[in-house]
This record gives sequence, C-alpha cells and structure tokens, in this order.
Amino acid sequence: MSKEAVRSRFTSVFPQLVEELKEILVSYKMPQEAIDWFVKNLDYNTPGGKLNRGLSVVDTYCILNKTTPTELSDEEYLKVSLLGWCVELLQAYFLVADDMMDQSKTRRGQPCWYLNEGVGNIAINDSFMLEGAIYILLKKHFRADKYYVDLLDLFHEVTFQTELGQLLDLVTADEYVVDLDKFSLEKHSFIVIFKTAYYSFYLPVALAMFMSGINSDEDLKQVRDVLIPLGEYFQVQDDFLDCFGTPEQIGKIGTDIKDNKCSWVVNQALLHATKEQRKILDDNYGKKDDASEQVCKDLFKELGIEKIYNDYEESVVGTLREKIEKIDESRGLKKEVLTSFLNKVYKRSK
Ligand code: GPP
Ligand code: MG
Ligand code: MG
Ligand code: MG
Repeated sequence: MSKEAVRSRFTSVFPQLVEELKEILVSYKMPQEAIDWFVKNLDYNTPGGKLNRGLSVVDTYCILNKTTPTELSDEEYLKVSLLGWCVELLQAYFLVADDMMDQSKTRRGQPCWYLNEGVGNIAINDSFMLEGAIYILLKKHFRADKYYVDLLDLFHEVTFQTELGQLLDLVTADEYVVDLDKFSLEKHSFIVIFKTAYYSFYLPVALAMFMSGINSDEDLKQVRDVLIPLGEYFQVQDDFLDCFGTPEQIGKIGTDIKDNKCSWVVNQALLHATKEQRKILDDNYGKKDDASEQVCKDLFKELGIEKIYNDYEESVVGTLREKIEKIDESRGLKKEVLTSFLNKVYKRSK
C-alpha cells in the first residue's frame, strides 16, 4: 500500500463532503452566488496542505484496529476520513483567520485567502463558515453514535484551547511597542501548547480513539502526556522554519520577526545574547522593514541558533521515545500510534 494510495483515498472523499455541505445551502434556497462563494472557500482553504492532521486520524484508527487505510470498507472509511476532514476544516478555519491576524502574505504556496481579489474582510465570515461545516458533517454522520457527544465536546474544548493560545500569542506580540522583557520560554511553551499542540496532535488521536471505543480517562491522559510535548516540539520547528526555512520549502513567507512574535528563536537568542547583541535585538526586532529583519536573522546565525535547535531536537526526541516506551497497552492503546507521529515530525523541513 503506497503513500500515494493512502493519500488519494483520503482526498477522494473531499468532493463528497463539499457536495453534502452545498446541499444544505441549496435546501435553504441560498442564491447561487453565495453557494459558489462557499464552495470556493472550501476548495481554496481546506485540501491544499500536507493533510498530516487529517491523515493521522485514519492512520491512528487503522493502528488501533489492526487494519490498513486501503482495507477498510467504504462505509467505515467514509466515517473515519470524515473525522480527518473535520480536523482539516478546523485547521482551515484557524489559518484563514490567523493569516489576517499575522498579516501574512502566502500560505501553502499561494496568496492567503483574505488577499484574494474581492475577499478581504469577508474572509472573517468565511473562517466562521469553515468551522460551521465541521458540526454539520458531524451531525449528519455521527448523530446516532454513542460517542457523538464526546466528539462535540472534544472539538469544542480543543477549539477554545487553541483560541486561548492564539490570544496569548497576540497579546505578547504588540504591534508597536517592542519589549523583549515580555518574552520567556515558559510563556512560549504555554502559547505553543495551546495554539498548536491540542488541535494538531491530541485532537486527531483522541477522535480515532473515540471511534475505536477507547475512551478511558487513563488512556486519554497517556496519549496527551506524549502528544502535547510532541506538539510543542512541532511548533518549535514551525518557529525555527519561519526564520530559517525558505518560502519554497515551507509554502509561506515567515512573519515572526516583523510581527514581534514570542517565538522559540528569539527566546533562545535572548538567553544567549551578550549586552551588545541584546541592544541590536532591542533596536531591530518587531520592526516592519526588511533591513531590520535581516539584522535579526544575521544575529540569530551568529548566535548559533541552528546548533541549539539541533541539540534541542535530539534531546526532546530522546525524552519522547522513553515516554512512549512506558505506555500501558492493556486497554487497547498502541505505542505505535505515538511512534508513527514522532517519526513523521522528526527532522521535518516543511
Ligand atoms: C499557528 O501559529 C497557530 C494557529 C494556526 C492557530 C490559530 C488560532 C486561531 C484561533 C485563529 P502560526 O501563526 O505560527 O502559524 P503559521 O506559521 O502557519 O502562520
Ligand atoms: Mg501565522
Ligand atoms: Mg499566528
Ligand atoms: Mg509560524
């Protein structure tokens, strides 16, 4: 079973979801122009990424049920992939809004949605509609299942956690007043766990567990204890790539330095900078021009942030492997769920 086959079975479900969502608008007798707009919103913002989060719902479900994505019956595959697509819709909702808040220019190798001709602030409503689509699909396909309420609770809880992380991310990054004393690695850790780790790592696995009937608090805690630090590491990579990756590689132009973000990179720089280097950072970080951004990037290179990053990566991955070794599999949970995640994230470059 090739990676392409797994991916293509997953992507083949998406048009059906779009059709089902469209039907709702048709049933409300929505004028055609609005239906077309909604479909374009869905198509532009949902399927274009790596699809890691969505695919991992399917992967996790298969590991827990000792099967493969190609072996599942059409009926079972539709349900599990639908949960995967709901995670991708949640991600689409966050990214459309995040790009406006971060004033980003590109995403997944194309202009951010709000920058498209005629879109602008309508993108705010479009992001809400991407979120709304999740609950329409869940209701349609899971209403009769006994774990329906667990799915709803989980989506709501994780969404709120992500919004809390986004809040701290934003209030720590004042647009005009740069005060690097406001940053710390503790604050960074809180921001990234909340804005990224819950929805990107815990959510896909917990969904697959609920659908597999594994729902004890002990098992949910076991996976959370590994997936939250793993998600933290993933966002450290995102911060690192924002500064050190190329737009071709990551599909987006980094904005963290100009946006005055409390990123892992600047926090490491603050820990290692001399008084003189600190002054350079105070004068250039969070400034909206390319020259100041370049001064910061050069300083990060001089401080050896790349080496610090590689060392961090090895150490965190070692700790996570040890944690996974200690997992109790007696209630049906599998270590492989977590190692497969770790292997996908380790040393990623996009
Ligand atoms: C990633 O931060 C975090 C999110 C996409 C969550 C957004 C949450 C909302 C409630 C809107 P980021 O800004 O570093 O991501 P990227 O680098 O991809 O822009
Ligand atoms: Mg962003
Ligand atoms: Mg952001
Ligand atoms: Mg980022």
